[in-house]
Amino acid sequence: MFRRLITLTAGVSLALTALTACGGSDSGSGSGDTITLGFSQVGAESGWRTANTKSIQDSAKKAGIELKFSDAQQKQENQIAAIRSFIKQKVDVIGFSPVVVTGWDAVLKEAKAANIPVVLTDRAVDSDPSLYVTFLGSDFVEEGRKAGQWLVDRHKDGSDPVNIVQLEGTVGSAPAIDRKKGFEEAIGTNPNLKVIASQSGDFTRAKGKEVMQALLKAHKDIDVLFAHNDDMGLGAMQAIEEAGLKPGEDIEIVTIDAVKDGMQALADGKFNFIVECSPLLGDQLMDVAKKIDAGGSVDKRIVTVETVFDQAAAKEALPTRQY
Ligand code: GYE
Repeated sequence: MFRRLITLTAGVSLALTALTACGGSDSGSGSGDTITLGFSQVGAESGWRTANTKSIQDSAKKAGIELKFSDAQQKQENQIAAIRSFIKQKVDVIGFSPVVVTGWDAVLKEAKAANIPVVLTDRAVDSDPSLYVTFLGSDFVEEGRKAGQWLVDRHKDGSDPVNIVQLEGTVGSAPAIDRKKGFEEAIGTNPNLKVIASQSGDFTRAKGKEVMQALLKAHKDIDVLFAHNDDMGLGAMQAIEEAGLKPGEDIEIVTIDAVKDGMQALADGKFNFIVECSPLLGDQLMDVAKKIDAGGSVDKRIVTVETVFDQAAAKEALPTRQY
């Protein structure tokens, strides 16, 4: 019921936005002309991000949507500048994946004042939801829970403490905040599972390696690594090997994403479990842009469907994995 109400409200305000947008813009929005989508991407920090960018670019082409694409190199100020430039260019729809959760109110209000609808993809913001049309992406709390639950099940019979180190994503980003929350909530049901250190590796392979090297020096008793994405896990895996330990055996590795390199490590027995986070958001984003442009309604929240992989499942999935 509540969900239906939200959808209805989103639909109504969307129709209003689209109406006013038609009246005020010279791009012929909704009249059959090409839709222009301005998209501000976070950066190119991970395999996930590269696959996400490709998905958006391929889907735009397929859908006949003109894409203005901007890479923010993981800097919020670059994203804000890109969105302002899209407003100036009077694009029909703005899409963006916000690097962090806070600090978007001013620029989102500017987009609203210019009657340009905004679609969030991948990551959330903490702004008033009336400032954007919809948020399309994964449930990151659930992803963290799935990672934690796997460890709870795996260690349910043991009585020894299980020492976990956590490599967090970009500080202040929705996936880092939510995955940590879901993970710690799930492992909280087994007092043997303890997070002994938790630090950001900024979602990159290089940072994941660097932070893991320091953690290995500081702690001699690490049983498990939980990394908020495959890339940090892959960097940490190198650090573990260089320290003379066996990833997947001496230290269990649980990650999130399931990009090809991560799945290869899982199939090779060097990772133990991956929670999938799908970067293939392009088609849904183009569908949403078209609906909005036509004055239709879309759900306020569109959640991506995803699965989990153990080593056997990774071996089976690898040959046909798209990214
Ligand atoms: O998990 C990570 C990327 O926001 C879901 O960002 C995305 C995350 C993804 O850098 O690899």
